[in-house]
Amino acid sequence: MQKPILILGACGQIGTELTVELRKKYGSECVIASDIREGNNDLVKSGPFELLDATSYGAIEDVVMHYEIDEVYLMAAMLSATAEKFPMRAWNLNMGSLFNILNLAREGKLSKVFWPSSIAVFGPNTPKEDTPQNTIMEPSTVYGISKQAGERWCEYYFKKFGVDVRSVRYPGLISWKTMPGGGTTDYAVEIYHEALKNGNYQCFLNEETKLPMMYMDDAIRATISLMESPAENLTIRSSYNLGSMSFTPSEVAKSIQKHIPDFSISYAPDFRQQIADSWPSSIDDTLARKDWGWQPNFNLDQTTVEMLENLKRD
Ligand code: AKB
Repeated sequence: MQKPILILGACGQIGTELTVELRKKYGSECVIASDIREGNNDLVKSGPFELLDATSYGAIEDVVMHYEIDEVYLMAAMLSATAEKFPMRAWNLNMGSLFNILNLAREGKLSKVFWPSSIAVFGPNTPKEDTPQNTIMEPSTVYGISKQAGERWCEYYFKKFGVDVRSVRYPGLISWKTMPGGGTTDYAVEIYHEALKNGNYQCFLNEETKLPMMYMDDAIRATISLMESPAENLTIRSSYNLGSMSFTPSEVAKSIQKHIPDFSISYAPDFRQQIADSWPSSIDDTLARKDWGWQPNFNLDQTTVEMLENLKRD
């Protein structure tokens, strides 16, 4: 029987869909959703929900003890664009919350932990195409620096204290249920909303900016599949490269035009362009495929169909 799971940041873009999927899989009662605020009414109603600040060790510990939590998914984070505006807040949230769960696991209060890393761990000196698992990193953003440091700490806690921590480097994630907040890849969600609402979109990245992306269903499947893999199969305890598709804003626009021929796009790059320019264009995820059988299902055109159909119905 599945032991209780706690999701921190359950009302965010990934947390919302992860909570729904884990509740479907293991039953609502053993998946405790938590966030600093009640962002999603369905989550609050469909199972246990706790108001919880991921930077408060004591508050998390109380919930862990109360529900006899066994596994934690830490999805609370400040993303790349917002983190550039609030560097210290980003560092404190992204690192403080990670230390809280690593230390709870080290003390034997958790048996398994998931923590999301990102393609933001890479930087301008990283090979751009088919970026390998192990390569030059040197992130140049506040968010990327926090993710790279986090990866080092995850591996350290695994090696020194035997903490069973698992992680993937998410690319930009595309979903229709919850909006992303404060990321550089957010345009790839906004564009579908604007295409349906107004028939046009002004993109904050230039037309040639190619970035690794993934449809949310694939991201959730990857996350749960990594967490369910036998520990002895895992050779990476920092964070796995995770690939799916790569595209530019003009390629998404063309994909949308197959369904909405009049859709138009214009470009007004802002400070996020520099962040995007420092990230890889495509990812080599050989190790994720080999160690735990990772295989994406959605390409760009399939993602477009899913996004437009679901947003129209919503
Ligand atoms: C962001 O754009 O900051 C995130 C990410 C790639 O981690 N979506």
